Amino acid sequence: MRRLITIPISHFCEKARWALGRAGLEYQEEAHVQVIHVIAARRAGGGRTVPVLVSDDGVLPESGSIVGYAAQRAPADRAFEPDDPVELAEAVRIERWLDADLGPHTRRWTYWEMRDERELAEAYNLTGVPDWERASFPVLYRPLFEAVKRVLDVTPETTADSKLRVRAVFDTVGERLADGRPFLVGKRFSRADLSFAALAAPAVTKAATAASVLAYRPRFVERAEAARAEHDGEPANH
Ligand SMILES: N[C@@H](CCC(=O)N[C@@H](CS)C(=O)NCC(=O)O)C(=O)O
Repeated sequence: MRRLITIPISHFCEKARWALGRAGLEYQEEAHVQVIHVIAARRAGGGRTVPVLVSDDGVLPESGSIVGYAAQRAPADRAFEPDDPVELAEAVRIERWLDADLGPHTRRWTYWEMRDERELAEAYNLTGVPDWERASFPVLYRPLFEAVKRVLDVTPETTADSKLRVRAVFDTVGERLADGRPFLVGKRFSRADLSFAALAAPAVTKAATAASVLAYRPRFVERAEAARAEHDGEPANH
C-alpha cells in the first residue's frame, strides 16, 4: 500500500492528497505534527518537508512529483494533465509558480492567524496524528509553534508582505480567467487548477474553517472576516 507522510493542515499535502484521490489511487496517510514530521519524512526516505509518497515505484519527496505520479496513472475520465505538450508545460509552469509565490505566503498568513491560538491549533492541527503526538500537544504546542514561526519567518512585517503577495497572485489568476474561461490552462481541469485551489485554500476558507471547527472562537472568525473584507476592498475594522 502506498504511504503518504503529511502534516495534516499542510496545503502542499492537500495538493498531493487531492491528486491521488482524483486519480483513484489508494494510499495510507501517516499524519504528524510539525517538527516531528521531519523524523517521519526522513525515515520514509524524503527530506525535511512533506508530503512524501512512498510507493512501489520509489519515494517522491515533493508535492509536484506526487501530482505528476498521480496524473500519469489517472484514468482518462479523471485526467488532470493536458494532452497537448505545450499546454502541459504551461500547466506545470503555473504549478511551479504557485508553489513558489502562493503556497509559502498563504501558509505564513495562516500561521500568523493561529499564533497564540492553542485551542484552535488543537482542533485544527491534529487530525489523524498518532495518539502520543495528540497527548503531548498541550506541552509541545509552544515550542513547536515557536520553531515553525522561526523556520517560516512569521512576523507582523513578513505576514503583511505575504498578504500582498497572495493578493498579487489572485490578481494575476483573475486576469487570466477574466475572459470567462473556466480553467487556467486548456479546456479542462488540470494540475494548475488543482494547485491553485489547494494552495489558495487557507486564504479563502479561513472563516468557513474556523466557523465550522471552532464556532466558540468568534475572535478568529472576526479576524478572518476582516482579512476577507480587506481583500474585497472594504475597510477592515479589526
Ligand atoms: N516544495 C515542497 C514544499 C513542501 C513544504 O513546504 N511542506 C511544508 C509543509 S506545508 C513542510 O514540510 N515544511 C516543513 C519545513 O520546512 O521544515 C513540495 O512541493 O512538496
